[in-house]
Amino acid sequence: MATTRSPLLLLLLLFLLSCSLHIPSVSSWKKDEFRNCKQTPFCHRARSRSPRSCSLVAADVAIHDGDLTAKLVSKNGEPFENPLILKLSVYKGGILRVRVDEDPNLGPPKKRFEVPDVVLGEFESSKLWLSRVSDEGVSSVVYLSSDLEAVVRHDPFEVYVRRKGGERVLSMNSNGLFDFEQLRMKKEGEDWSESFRSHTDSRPYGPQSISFDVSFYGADFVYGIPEHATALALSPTRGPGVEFSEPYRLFNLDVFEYLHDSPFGIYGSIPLMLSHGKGSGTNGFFWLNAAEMQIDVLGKGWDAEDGIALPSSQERIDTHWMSEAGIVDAFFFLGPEPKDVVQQYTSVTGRPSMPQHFATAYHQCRWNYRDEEDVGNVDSKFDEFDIPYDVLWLDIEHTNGKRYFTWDSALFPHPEEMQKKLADKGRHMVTIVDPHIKRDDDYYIHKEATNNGYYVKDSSGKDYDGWCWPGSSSYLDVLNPEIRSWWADKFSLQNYAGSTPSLYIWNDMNEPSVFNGPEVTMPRDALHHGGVEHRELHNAYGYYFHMATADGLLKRGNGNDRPFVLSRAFFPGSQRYGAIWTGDNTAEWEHLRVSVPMVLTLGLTGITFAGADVGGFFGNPDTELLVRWYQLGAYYPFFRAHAHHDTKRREPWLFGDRNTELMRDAIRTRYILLPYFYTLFREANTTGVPVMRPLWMEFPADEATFKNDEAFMVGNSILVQGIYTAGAKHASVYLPGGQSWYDMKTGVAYKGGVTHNLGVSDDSIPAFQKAGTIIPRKDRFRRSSTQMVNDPYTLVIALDGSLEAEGELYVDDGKSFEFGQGAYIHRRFSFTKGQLTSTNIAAPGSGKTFSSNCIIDRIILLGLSSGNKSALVEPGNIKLTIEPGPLNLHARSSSKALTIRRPNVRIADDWTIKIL
Ligand code: NBV
Repeated sequence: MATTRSPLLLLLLLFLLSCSLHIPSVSSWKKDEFRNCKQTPFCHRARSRSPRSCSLVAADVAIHDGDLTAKLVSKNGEPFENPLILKLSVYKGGILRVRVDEDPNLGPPKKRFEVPDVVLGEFESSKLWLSRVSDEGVSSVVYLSSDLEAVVRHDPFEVYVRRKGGERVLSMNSNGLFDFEQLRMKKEGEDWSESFRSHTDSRPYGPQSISFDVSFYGADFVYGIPEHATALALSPTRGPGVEFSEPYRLFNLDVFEYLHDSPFGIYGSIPLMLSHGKGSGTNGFFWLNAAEMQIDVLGKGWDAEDGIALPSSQERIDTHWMSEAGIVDAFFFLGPEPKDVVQQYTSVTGRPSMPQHFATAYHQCRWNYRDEEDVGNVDSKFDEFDIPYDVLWLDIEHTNGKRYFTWDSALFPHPEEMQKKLADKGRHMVTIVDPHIKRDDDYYIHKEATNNGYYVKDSSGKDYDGWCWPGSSSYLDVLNPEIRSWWADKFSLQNYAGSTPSLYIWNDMNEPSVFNGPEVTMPRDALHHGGVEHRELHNAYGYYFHMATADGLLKRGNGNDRPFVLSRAFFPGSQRYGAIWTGDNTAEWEHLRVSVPMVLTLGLTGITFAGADVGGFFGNPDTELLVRWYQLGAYYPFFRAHAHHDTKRREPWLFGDRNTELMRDAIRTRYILLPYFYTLFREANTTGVPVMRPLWMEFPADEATFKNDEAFMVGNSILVQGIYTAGAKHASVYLPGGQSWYDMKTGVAYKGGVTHNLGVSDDSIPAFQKAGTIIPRKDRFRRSSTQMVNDPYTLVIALDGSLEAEGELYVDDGKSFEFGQGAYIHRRFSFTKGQLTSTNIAAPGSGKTFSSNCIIDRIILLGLSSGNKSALVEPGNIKLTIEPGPLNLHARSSSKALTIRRPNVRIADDWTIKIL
């Protein structure tokens, strides 16, 4: 008996063990609450289509209003009741736009939704007036640039871009997957409703999805389409060897405890995919559509017939795009460089706004800082421990019962005084304002919104009532500009009682999150302004809310105080309104690791002001993870620590002296580099090029960088390698390019184009300055960035093999919009032939100026032989000695660095410093 019982016991034990091991994943991501593709009829239908099943033909090709137009008609009389209208437009810079919609003259039952307020007016007016199409018989050809042309093949219909030599670049419908479900009247007995779990979607307009394939020729990898917690280079989701994978989903959702490696869609959506290949350069494809989207990356051989892959004349990556509603409004960006694609994309959707200077520094957040006393203590501990910080955040518990714009009068009886105390130290406060409005007749926001009819309606036309933090809640219909303007007015100092000019805003839950709604969001048949169904604009809801909030701060500051609004949900164009963070991550090493590709992907798709919760939102990080997170987070464009209310307190002084020192060092590293970061934010603001960049953006010809998402560039000068494991003693770091790299801690030079196995210690993560660059710093320690305004600068000059280097510095008042009229300093520093020169690169101003008496009081030279003993400053004819000196604050550097002390040249002036 005993012998038979023990294996059973063992099995039982094993079973119990495996159950307990699975508990975290079962209790965390609630997979069943969300639909997969099979449970989403439009996705399932589109995914089941076979290649080459589209039989549409482009007919009546003509020029109309400067566009190429054609009718898409069915060749074999398939169920296309009405022809579709295809429109091709070309914009300045060779951007191609392809639109397909139903012909309004043929009276579809309803106008399909076109997303307003995303494409810039300036872009629209850069349309080039087409006057001629060349007719090649089977296709029509439109000129794009000296090297590129767009082609519409007629039968079967296909749109592609090719080089003049004939090589293809990007195409649509080459695999014949195009499908467009036309709106029609319901037939007798037809039931269009769809159910998921306990929810039924009435779908009064029936199936209206659109799908098509897009091919990227010569691409080695594709990237983009946030937001997913996945690697930077997107893996195939369909094709041989890919089992059970879901498409990348774009559907803004509040996903509780999201996984760190999943194609599942989370809080925001940007349907922009970039491709990159050694031979082909970089291209981009953007589909402006706010409905649920699903995108398959098709692995090689996905279209094999009888298991045999079809021959293809050109290497390419095929993708399949499927959306529940809307129209086709697609843009082809033709690079050829990675930076060109982001420039082209942000010329359509807008450049990232210029943040206030304080917002680029360190933020301290927690759900929740309990009361005024807690706020005061946290604030003074930062001073006590000599740790700089700029912003203290208040989460939902600061309000009176989750009624935003109010304060819990017991916990926060003196909000204005509290903010003033922070402001006196140059610090700011942020409060949370979510979109769910408490349905309480005594709450002024609810009263006004109800009386004005400002809420989203349910399918029966009543104010939609959902469940969220305040209990029963309604949601403002922010698609309507009038409602946005009303909302914006709520942020004035008069309307928002207890607010002061140093208070800024955080928008959370704006997917929108509805606890009792289908997939934790609003029903798709809810109704917005103009009869638009929620399904048609879902992914843009948070964007309009973010926009209205940022407009509120703009109005509050009479148009001359740059808004700061952090939002969780996003859409193309969100970069114009503020910062984005990656939501509720977890205090685990894998979440630290995935934060890098997530933030990089946001940057590639226009949203450069982004970061992840430092420390991880859910769970308690062990001290080592927390320290490593600070060390990495110091390089995120948006640098904020945050934690769930069930976690242990984790302010940087709570883990013993050594760990406080490590976190202080990490935060100070950010403060020292603020001039460099701010210069990069300005670059992003003028060009769209992100602050934090994948290595391949800086080294597009270096294949070893294409998949690397453990390291990244900050601007063009700093490479950072995260440490993602506990107890790491070594890191393998690939340093790209032909030039060398200087360790930012020691000044030691390392060869580029090589993977180095480097020893690491607990005091920092590997970071390198590229040879040939100059980084501006401010090294003096202050309590907050605001107090650093008049501090002197340090320039760190890292010389390349030809003893040359170059860098920039951008400075303005850090607050107003006067930089738009020329009120800024923008200098180029270049070191060549033994001489450092500062020149003005500001564009000619238009009325306003900015002056600064700041000086450069230290120049550090890396890569210069120690035989150089002195330097001459002009004007002034001042001779200074060059001596060995520390590279960084900790004076831990070996003396690889040489220093020129007190050259005391003004940043605003022209000058030279010659090495003698
Ligand atoms: O407002 C509370 C939290 C907030 O701290 C967090 O940053 C958001 O992402 N919020 C989500 C709602 C509760 C999440 C469990």
